[in-house]
Amino acid sequence: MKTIASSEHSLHFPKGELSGGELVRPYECPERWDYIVQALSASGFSEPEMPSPLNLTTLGKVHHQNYLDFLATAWDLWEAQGFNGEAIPSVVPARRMQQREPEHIDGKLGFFAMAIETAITRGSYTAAISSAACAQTAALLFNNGETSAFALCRPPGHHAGLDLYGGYCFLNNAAIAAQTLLDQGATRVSILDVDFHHGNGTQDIFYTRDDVQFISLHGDPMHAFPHFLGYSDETGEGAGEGFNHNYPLLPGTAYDVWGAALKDALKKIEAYSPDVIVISLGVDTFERDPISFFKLTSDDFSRYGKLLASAAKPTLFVMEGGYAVEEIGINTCNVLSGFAS
Ligand code: SP5
Ligand code: ZN
Repeated sequence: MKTIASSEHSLHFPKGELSGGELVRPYECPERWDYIVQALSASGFSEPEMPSPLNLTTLGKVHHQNYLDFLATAWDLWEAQGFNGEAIPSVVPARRMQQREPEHIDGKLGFFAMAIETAITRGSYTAAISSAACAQTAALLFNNGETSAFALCRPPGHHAGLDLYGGYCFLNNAAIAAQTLLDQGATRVSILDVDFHHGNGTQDIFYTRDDVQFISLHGDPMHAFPHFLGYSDETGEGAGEGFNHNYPLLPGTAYDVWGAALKDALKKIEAYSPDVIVISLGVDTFERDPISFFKLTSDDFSRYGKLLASAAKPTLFVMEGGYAVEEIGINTCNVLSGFAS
């Protein structure tokens, strides 16, 4: 299995994340990438390859243009104000307020944010574009007869919606991969999101569409970030009705319950009969993840990797979350090795 990864990920390294009322070092940190690269090499995977430049036409099909313009200019607008810190929102367009994009950067940040823990810095946009390019380049490998690939994306993507950033995400890498596959001739793509958190951004992007099935297993939004999406009654809308499936799971969920949900999800995928499966691969379901509450062990990652292979479809893995940094590499490789075994 080939890996696509970009060293430009390291241009995104905010110093602060607002967590528990404190400014802490971000959980989503550059070493996550290093640990995964090291573990891939130790597990006998081929050396990661650099991505080709991102096709902006595909990008424009999953994000709104005003949002892309915002991301491209946010840091410069922030810096032009003379602010000393990293760019974070301070006001959001809450209920009964105007949903209108302001000219001032303080207003723009709140307008496009779905969470405020994610700081924008000088290199954030370049890193996000390179991350999206990894997903797209990995998707294009399927044209050359590859039946699996790993896009080692950083920053992650599944919280980024049509015109929303947050949850450490700016561009929705899995959605860009799915759109790339469709643009190359696939007619149906399933995105299976196994990150601990609900993939609100991916759901948002494809909610009214029938060419992408979205399935997510995640911490119940009653108890877990992103809190405002991911319930089981969110089943899609219009042409997309019936193509969105959420499995909210309770605090303390271990592999017995999680694996049963995955088996159910695989039945939904089989019924949809996609040309390709995109896995939003977060390993923050791990028992020692610092911000999550599932109880998967390192061996469980191998077990479900094997289960994913039973779908017998071309499968693209796109990296999302995972914050037990020292174990992120082994847990990620366990999924990929379990799949390949
Ligand atoms: C891609 C991804 O996994 N994004 C996750 C973003 C989560 N951000 C905020 C989580 C807040 C959790 N608070 C728990 C703090 C425990 N010390
Ligand atoms: Zn996550």
